[in-house]
Amino acid sequence: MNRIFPWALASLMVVSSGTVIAETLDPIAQREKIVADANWKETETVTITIEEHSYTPNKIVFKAGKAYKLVLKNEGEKKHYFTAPEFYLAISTRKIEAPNQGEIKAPHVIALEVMPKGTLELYFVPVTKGNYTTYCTIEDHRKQGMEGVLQIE
Ligand SMILES: [Cu+2]
Repeated sequence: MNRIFPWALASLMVVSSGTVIAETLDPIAQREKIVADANWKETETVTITIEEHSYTPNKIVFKAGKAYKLVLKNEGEKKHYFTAPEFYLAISTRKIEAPNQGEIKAPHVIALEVMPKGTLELYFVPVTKGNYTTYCTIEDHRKQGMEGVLQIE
């Protein structure tokens, strides 16, 4: 018993310190490592259709640590924003792509604007759990219904 007990204690400490590290990941400061560690072969694609004046779906639940491609497709007649400053700080962004046009690599953005018939693709890993709001900042679009919830669990 005396020989087993220190081993049990040691493994408990490993488990407990591993948990602490997982909960305190900084999505911006540790972005490169978080992005590199994600399994991009199992990327889940989620598409949000943007129109006057809505996001469909307007609630999405993301799993922390998983690789995602969020497609923002503007099928409306006007340009629209996908403004979600707190959400962008809660994720590790790999890149943002305008298909066939270019891509941006940056620690995080504040807002994305999608032109009529345009598409932007956000490749990211959700990190900090919580509920975040996304909305359109153009004129009264938010009041008219351009608001959504992005949840990380
Ligand atoms: Cu709008």
